[in-house]
Amino acid sequence: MFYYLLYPLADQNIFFNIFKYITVRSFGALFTGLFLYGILGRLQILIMQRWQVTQVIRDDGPKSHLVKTGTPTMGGILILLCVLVSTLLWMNFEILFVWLALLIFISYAGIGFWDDYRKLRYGSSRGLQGRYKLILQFFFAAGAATLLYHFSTVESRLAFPFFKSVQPDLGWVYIPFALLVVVGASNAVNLTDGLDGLASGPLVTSYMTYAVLAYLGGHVKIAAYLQIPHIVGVGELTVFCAAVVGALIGFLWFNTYPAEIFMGDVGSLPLGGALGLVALMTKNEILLVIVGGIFVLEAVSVITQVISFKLTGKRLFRMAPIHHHFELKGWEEPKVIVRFWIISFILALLALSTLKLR
Ligand code: 57M
Repeated sequence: MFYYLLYPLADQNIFFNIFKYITVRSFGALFTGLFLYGILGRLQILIMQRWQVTQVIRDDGPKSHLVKTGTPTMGGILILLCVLVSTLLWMNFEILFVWLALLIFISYAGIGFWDDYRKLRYGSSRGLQGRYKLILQFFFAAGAATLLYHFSTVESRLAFPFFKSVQPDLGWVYIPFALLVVVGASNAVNLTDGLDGLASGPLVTSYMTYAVLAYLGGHVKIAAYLQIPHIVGVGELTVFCAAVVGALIGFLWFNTYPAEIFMGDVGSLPLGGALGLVALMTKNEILLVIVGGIFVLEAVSVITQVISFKLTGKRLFRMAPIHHHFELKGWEEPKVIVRFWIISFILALLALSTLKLR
């Protein structure tokens, strides 16, 4: 909105020319998201406590989690609100990429809300049946992918980190690949969100990294210099990613150990799904394996645990996802969380270093 309200004033006063720049609008989006969450976060916790919107803790998890019973949840509702308001205030409405990111963010938040609501309504940690969740996730991901390929310049070639010349063209296979990236990222973040701030930290480093990648890919001269895919308009995703980073830092203020609120599926599903879509739109899908390495590790630990148990009756880990394995090994919760944050930070730096190393 400010792009339309303030930038035209540059004719009267050159100062308003700054609202043209993606960098200025991205910092505006980041601080708007952070400010909004900062002033509303405490109120949300009080409302969730008053309305008994509190976490149902499964009894088959680590015993240390039982003390978390009664923690308010569905903090993702305020994350969604802060991201929406901040993005709409600072974005350029003519760029499809941001609308697609918001489409996934809102639709996946709706799926997550439905899941969280059912858990609260029926007092169990079951929620929406897995198959319905997946069907809805694939449906909205297919919608976003279809719009992406009908109305934008994004193509079906894959870009690989380190190897600039390797750009296989997947053709129509790119569509199911794209769906797997969005739905896979959404569920990987969902699995990771099992300790205080464990998902929020890596999400901040991931969205910060993609904010930089989107800006560089949208800049014709920088993209040419770095020999990375240049996509017209993709730089506007920097504003969206910055809005998410601001809201997440605000959320983390309350979600850090010991958590005063959990994000709920209404937060984890959209944050993961939108990250997957942003990776696709910036043509950095493969790089997501590095940037989101913690999410990949968590999902792979579950998959390998289930396969091992089904095939051999033995578990690879004391408990999956892998953050529970370290808890059962005797690591205190904050130690697991901060070490995962450190790994995420290193992976983000590694991902950015591939820009020059291609
Ligand atoms: C998503 N949800 C947390 C909170 C958060 C197939 C199987 C691997 C599925 C998996 C599962 O149920 N995943 C669901 C993880 C839950 O967090 C809520 O869910 C939202 C995110 N979706 O926002 O609302 C619990 O996590 C803890 N938590 C915190 N701090 C936070 O900031 O402490 C969450 C956020 C919360 C709270 O205790 O209640 C979760 O863990 O369920 N299942 C599992 O992850 C279970 N693993 C398992 O069964 N492993 C088996 C097989 C299936 C692989 C095995 O190892 O053999 C573990 N999780 C639980 N109990 N709760 C272990 C058993």
